[in-house]
Amino acid sequence: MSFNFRPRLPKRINKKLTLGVFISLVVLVAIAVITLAKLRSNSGVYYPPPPDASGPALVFPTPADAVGLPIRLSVRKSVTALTPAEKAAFVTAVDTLQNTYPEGSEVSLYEQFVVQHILTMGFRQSLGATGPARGNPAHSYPAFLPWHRQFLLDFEQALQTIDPSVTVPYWDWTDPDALSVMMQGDFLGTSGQGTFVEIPEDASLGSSNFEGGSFEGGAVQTSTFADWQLNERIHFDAISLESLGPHLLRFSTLPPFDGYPLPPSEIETLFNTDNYEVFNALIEGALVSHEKTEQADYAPGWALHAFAHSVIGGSLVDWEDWNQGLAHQLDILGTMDSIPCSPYDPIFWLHHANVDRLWAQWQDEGHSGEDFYPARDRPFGHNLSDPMWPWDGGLSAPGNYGPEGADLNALYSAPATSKIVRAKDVLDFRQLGYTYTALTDTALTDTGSAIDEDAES
Ligand SMILES: [Cu+2]
Repeated sequence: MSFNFRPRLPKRINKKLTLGVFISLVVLVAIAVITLAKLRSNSGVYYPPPPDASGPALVFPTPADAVGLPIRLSVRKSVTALTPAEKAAFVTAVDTLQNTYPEGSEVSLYEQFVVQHILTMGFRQSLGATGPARGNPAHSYPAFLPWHRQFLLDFEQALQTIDPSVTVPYWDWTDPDALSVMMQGDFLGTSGQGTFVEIPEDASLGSSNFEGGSFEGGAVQTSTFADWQLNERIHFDAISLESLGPHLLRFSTLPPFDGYPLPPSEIETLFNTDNYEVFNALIEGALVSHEKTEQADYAPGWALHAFAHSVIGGSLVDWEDWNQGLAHQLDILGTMDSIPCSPYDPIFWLHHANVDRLWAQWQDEGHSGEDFYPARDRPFGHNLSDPMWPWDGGLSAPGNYGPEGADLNALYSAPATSKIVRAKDVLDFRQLGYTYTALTDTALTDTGSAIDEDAES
């Protein structure tokens, strides 16, 4: 009897306990929901539906909103989500920068960015560089991502002095539509024309129908940018240092850079690492995941950022080496492929917005903050707290890199010396005032700003 009785009592008690706990939980959840709703209405945060392709730019609150500071974030959208008015506003702002020359300057406001990017190649003592900066402050080292984050932000803010509604759109390399949307004749312009390059048979990576023979590229002949007269001192081939001429040049999807869109698996590989420096090198394109041998996870390569530069610019490679997995570049063809002066092509900015977006996404996925950046023992300029040239208060200066006789340092006006930027200052992109539509921000606010009215008009 007792055998039967004993287990029944605890069961009843358990039932009562379970019911009690359940009721308590319901009450607690109700209180929490009501409290949260009150908090939300008190802070004025409004939760609109998710962004759609045709809607206005959304503005997200930063954590500062929670303490009552009216900081709003501008939102960078996919290029495929831009309205015709937004595309036109971007082109007008970019073109205005190119046509604005500060008094006494030989280079336009736009070209200042090109010169700045070129001069990152000048940090060699043999060229006369001075100061503690070591290596290239913007490429091939950990600061690749933070340097370009600040560069892009400076450019975006320059655009916003012309039109506050403009943000830099991003080019998602895995989006099959993005390339053709970006390269419309009435937007950023189509590939170039008038120059023919011989490409061997079976050279294609397979995504195009190109079967070898003559491939056309050359000067861009469509869009506002076809009219740009480039300064040849800052438009040159990075291998030969010879001029690339006065026109924007593109050899878009020239094999082997015709493998567009990039397979999503490449982005998955990129996101597989928890190591910042692996992530940085993979996205810059100096590493690829090593599928052919079991000896190493990664191998030197030509991928993602570097690959997409060549998707626009075109690059002549040694095919025998290429087929063995070696990246042997024979000649630079288009503007985007000549890395130093690649910002001359407006596509550069959409390309780098995508680099920055992917880093932002990786940061959001559990890799945010200073734990995910090298603190010390890297070349000066590439540690967490090192000032990055040119935002280093005049600490370092590049040597004379560029075509023979072109004194590019003389063309460049460095930013105000008071502006110091270290990697640690740009890790939190929302603190810099922007975000991306692709990121799942926790809360949205209604913009109600002039941004939307401008975009509609
Ligand atoms: Cu760069």
